Amino acid sequence: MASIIEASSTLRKRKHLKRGINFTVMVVGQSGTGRSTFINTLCGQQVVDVSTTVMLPTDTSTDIELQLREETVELEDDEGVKIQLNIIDTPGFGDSLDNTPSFELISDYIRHQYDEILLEESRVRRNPRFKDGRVHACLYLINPTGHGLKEIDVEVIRQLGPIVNVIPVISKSDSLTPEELRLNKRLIMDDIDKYQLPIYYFPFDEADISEEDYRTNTYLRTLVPFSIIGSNDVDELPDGSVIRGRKYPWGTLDVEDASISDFVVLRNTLLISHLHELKDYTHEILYERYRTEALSGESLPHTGVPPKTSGGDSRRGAPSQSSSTQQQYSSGGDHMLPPAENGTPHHQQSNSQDTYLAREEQIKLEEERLRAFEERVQQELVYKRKELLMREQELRDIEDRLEKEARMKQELDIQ
Ligand SMILES: Nc1nc2c(ncn2[C@@H]2O[C@H](COP(=O)(O)OP(=O)(O)O)[C@@H](O)[C@H]2O)c(=O)[nH]1
Ligand SMILES: [Mg+2]
Repeated sequence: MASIIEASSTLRKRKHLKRGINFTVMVVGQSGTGRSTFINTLCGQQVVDVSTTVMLPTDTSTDIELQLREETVELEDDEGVKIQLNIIDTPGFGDSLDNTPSFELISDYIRHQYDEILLEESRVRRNPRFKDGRVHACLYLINPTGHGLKEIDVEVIRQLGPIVNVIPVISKSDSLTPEELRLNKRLIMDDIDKYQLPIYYFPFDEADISEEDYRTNTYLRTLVPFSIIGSNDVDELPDGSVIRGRKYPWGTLDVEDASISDFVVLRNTLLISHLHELKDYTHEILYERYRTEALSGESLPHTGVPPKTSGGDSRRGAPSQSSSTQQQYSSGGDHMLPPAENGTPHHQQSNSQDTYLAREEQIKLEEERLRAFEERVQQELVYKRKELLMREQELRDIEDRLEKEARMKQELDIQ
């Protein structure tokens, strides 16, 4: 079936051949789910340091700070098309007693990228160097527990699903037997149904889809949640071939072995067959909804179960695009634009008031953007400071060691 996915890439438009395609993936999951290892496996190179120090709460707080770390890698697909892959790792996610700030930081980041586009669209003179930072796919890594979803999993998907394409993934799937993996997948899908979680479920319009895409999408739906195996090591086999694998006392697992995990299918889906679909869905559906609601004073929910929709062309559990969306999304969202102060719908107000409100909204949006930017810079500063302290300590250790070695050598020479 993987061949279907590879073949579908030949249908892809080639207009990006020279320019390269900008694609952003965020990887979310609790520490130890294998985020870093997956990123390195996906990129086929050491992009993220896997030996990063364990983060502990500071003296004054029980919270572990979530960080958003972005790396950019240039990859080339099977047709020689360049992909600028931006990967956002989320170290510290889900490690605190209260994870609400982590959820908010991630959803604020995603919304902030939409705000930037909104702002750019409204400029008279466009910035030619503007970078579209929207997140096109959010891989949510789930520990291979053999059970369904945990509360934190449900909450993350519920909050992020309406604003980003959430793709659930069972990581480290080599720790489950095939039977256990099948059960784990089923239990997770049962929970997704039960809580009506809005995941990216390979949407299509039945009236407007080719036979081949139909088969691909329905096949991919049967795999959700994808199972993956990752490794940071490449290994040379006795026959001279090189594989990225996990070495165990009883043998080496090839992460690309399609008979034991969905890793290759997931990689092909993200980087080849569904790259444009994910980008289009982000732009045409998720961003468009954000934009409409931001400008009309509606707001997307922070919590609350989005209604389930039926039919082949919808996301699983995703809010429909019908007019009822406005009602469904009427709560929460302090970073969204507020409704008119007197409660009167905007369209009933006079033109001048409309213009005034639109300007006010624009200013609020700009203020919000600056605030989020400042927060990001602050976060980056704290991270850099920590890194500097660590490097200084390393340097001191090396100096101490060299000094000790020199002393020992001197003593030996004297003897
Ligand atoms: N068995 C198994 N272990 C894995 C897999 N992926 C990562 N690990 C291991 O899980 C541990 C945590 O992985 P890491 O990538 O650092 O997780 P992170 O904290 O989410 O970034 C490391 O010891 C990895 O070698 C996998 O697919 N299978
Ligand atoms: Mg890590």
